[in-house]
Amino acid sequence: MKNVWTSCFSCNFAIVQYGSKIRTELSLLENDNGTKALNKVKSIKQAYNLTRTASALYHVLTEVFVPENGSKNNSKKMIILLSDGEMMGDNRTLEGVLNMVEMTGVLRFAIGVGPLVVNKTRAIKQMVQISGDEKRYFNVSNYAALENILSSLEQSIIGIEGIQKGAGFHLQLAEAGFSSHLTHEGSLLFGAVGAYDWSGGIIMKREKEKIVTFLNASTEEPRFSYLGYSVTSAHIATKMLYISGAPRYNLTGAVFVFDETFEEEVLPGDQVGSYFGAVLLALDVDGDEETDHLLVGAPHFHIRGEEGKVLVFRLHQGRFERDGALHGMEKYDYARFGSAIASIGDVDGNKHMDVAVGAPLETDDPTGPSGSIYIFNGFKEGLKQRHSQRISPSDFGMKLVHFGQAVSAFGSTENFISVGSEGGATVLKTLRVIIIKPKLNVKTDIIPLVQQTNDQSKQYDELISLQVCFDARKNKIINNEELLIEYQFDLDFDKEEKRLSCDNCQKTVNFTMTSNRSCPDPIKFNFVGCDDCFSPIKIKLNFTLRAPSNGTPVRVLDVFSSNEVIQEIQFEKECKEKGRCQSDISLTDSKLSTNTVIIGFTETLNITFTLTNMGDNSYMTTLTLTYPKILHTKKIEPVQYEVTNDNQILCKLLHPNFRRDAQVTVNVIWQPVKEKSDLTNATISAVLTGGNNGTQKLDSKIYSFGVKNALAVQLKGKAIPQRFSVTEEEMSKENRELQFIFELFGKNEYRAKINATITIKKEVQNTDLKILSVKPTNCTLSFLESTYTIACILTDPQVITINTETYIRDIQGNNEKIIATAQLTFDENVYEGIDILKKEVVVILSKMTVVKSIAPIICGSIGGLVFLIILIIILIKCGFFRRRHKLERVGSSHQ
Ligand SMILES: [Ca+2]
Ligand SMILES: [Ca+2]
Repeated sequence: MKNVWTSCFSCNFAIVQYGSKIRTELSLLENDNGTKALNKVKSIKQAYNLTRTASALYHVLTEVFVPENGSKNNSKKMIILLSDGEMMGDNRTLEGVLNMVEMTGVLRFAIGVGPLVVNKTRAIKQMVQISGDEKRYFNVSNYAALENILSSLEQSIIGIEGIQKGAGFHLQLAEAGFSSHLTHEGSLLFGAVGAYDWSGGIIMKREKEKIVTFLNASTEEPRFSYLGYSVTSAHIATKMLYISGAPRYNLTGAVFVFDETFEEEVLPGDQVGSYFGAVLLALDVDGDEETDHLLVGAPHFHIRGEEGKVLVFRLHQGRFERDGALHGMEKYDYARFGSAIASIGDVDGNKHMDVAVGAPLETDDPTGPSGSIYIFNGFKEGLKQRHSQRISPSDFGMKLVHFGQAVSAFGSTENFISVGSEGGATVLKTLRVIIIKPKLNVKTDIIPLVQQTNDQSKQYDELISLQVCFDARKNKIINNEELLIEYQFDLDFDKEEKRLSCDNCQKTVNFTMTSNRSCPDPIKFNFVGCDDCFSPIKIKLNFTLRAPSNGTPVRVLDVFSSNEVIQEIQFEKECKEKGRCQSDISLTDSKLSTNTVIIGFTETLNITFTLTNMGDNSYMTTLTLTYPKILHTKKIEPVQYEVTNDNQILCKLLHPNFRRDAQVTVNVIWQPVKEKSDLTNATISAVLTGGNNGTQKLDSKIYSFGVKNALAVQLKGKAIPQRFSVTEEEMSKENRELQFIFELFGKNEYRAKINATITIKKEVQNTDLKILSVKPTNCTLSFLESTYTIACILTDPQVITINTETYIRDIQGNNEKIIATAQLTFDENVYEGIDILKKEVVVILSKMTVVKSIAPIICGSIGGLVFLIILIIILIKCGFFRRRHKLERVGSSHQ
């Protein structure tokens, strides 16, 4: 038992003795205290008489291997049966017990002791039957000889890790010590990645405890998780946290955090194969002896290649919360950034710890040096996620390979960083960072009104004196320390026409800064007149720190602080109240030329602004118009302007100076696009700004308008016939055909869905109307209260033909008619009809009356006679009768 316990922490023993009675001498529950358990075993007294082997096995299955007596579910179970004789006085059979369900999976060994077993065939047969295999049956001539087979039995119990499974076989090949860590309170942690079939675990030896504790995942964790690949610890005021990475846990990797009661928290990785948890760093950023952050390397993290990254967790109320990530430079696809992480002390002197991260495969030249380390600086809120420095072997001219595979730091007054690479380590000495803030001070920082001309004949004797001072902020200069500062001025740097000149200025100035000298001599400039007498004159200074002549710099500038400063010189402005120019320009009177833009119809949209400055002079007054994409700027007059890509116009109103009482008129003309718009409303915004006190809003206004798409179709209509004139006799005799034709023509450019509705209404008393056919055939027809309604849906110009039949029984008066009306409707929110959309066709019914009188006959006869006379006269004139007369004469002469 003792030997097994030293290598198997979770192996538990129970001992059952069987003789006249069967009793549990040691239960599985009594294993917690090893010494006590061993003493209990030593004091067992042998029971004699009966050998109820089958009942003893039955007892083990029903009384020992049960959860209430300490048997764990899924644990591997084993019975070692010792007997000094064959079965006797047992009412159970071996077959019965060995075939019980509870016996499934229980590994059995049998040891026969003494001549009553060793020399008896039946007893041996029973023992082999119990063990299930001849190889698991051992025999000894007496109990003392047991020692000889003990070691081979132990071997069988512990087995070979990874080949034979079972509780207690798991710490062989555990690779304990793969990683190690000494905690703040003196405990030792050893990662054992191979434990439990490479699911891994941590062996912990606490300072005050003699025994070791094995920590692993409480749940049945996947094999090959490699828990223990990395180990570290975090400490906060009240407790310790033991932390270990399992880079292959669930394939994404995970970090296990155990508290002092071994309760665990799992921080999962976020990408399969990223090896999250391979590297850990618990970081105390502010140096108050309490951990603030946990940095977890995922060196195989993939974006395009295997870039790697470091995830940052913040320790908040005893738990870790995600707090960003660190990355290397984007251009290195196979960097393995995060392969090593180390706290390197406070290298930049801000009292916050800084971190180095190794990226051992970064390279610009696959055959040249590879690897780099990145420095990330701690600050009040945590860790800056932009690196301050990247160091690669080419920086110091060395052809190192895999530089950054390992990183650590040492040193107390000065910090050193040691970086591992293939076959060696490089020690880097850190330089102390200094922040230098230059200050510019101009004596005359305003150009008076009288000077604001560009008169070449005028002498501008105004001298501008500029004083520069360098202020060291961090790690102040110590006595006898000299810093070489190199600086340059750029006068009026954003203007082509410079308004300042300097006759005696050097391009680059060198200045030696010491603890009691931080300001070089003042410099004098000349103002040389101005075309632009409004925009401030800007003087820019930038500086660098130079290495001293012996070549070794002592300080380095902070990368996060600017090494540039700008000083402005203003122009005096003419204002009612000195120093405060208040202009007064309003957009109130401006308005849009139309409230609705009809795409395809509206030619232009314009706004006319008439702007008057009722207040002080306004400098750099600008009207910014933002308009929707359905408009194009056509014309802007009469001011200077710019049209930007994002549908904006900047109109420069009387730049630079929109004087008091001055007036300007701006007419902006837009042209709507021709493409269909889905907008129903749009706005143009106008913002008026001035530059008197920085950029300042003077007024603003929004102009809203409706947007529709043109529908340029119209209707024509006719009836055939247009009138029925029927005599009394003709009525009721036949059906009469009546056809209505409506034609939709024009352009439906924006594909409106047009509903054409035709109503045929009878204003008749005794006439019936029947619709015979309608074209197109997909129109629908309905009839209600003497009115037919025909509804058609159209997109393209088309003709609608309605054939009807009337049956006129009688016509009452002169007002009887049939009226057909066609009307077009459509979505009026989107379309605007711009032509005839309604057409009415009227068919009149009239009765013809026959008057029975002779007058017409007489008149007709006279008319006929007159006609006859005239005809005769004409015929005579033509010689019709003469010829006839001649023929008659010839005939008579022959006679
Ligand atoms: Ca801290
Ligand atoms: Ca720092």
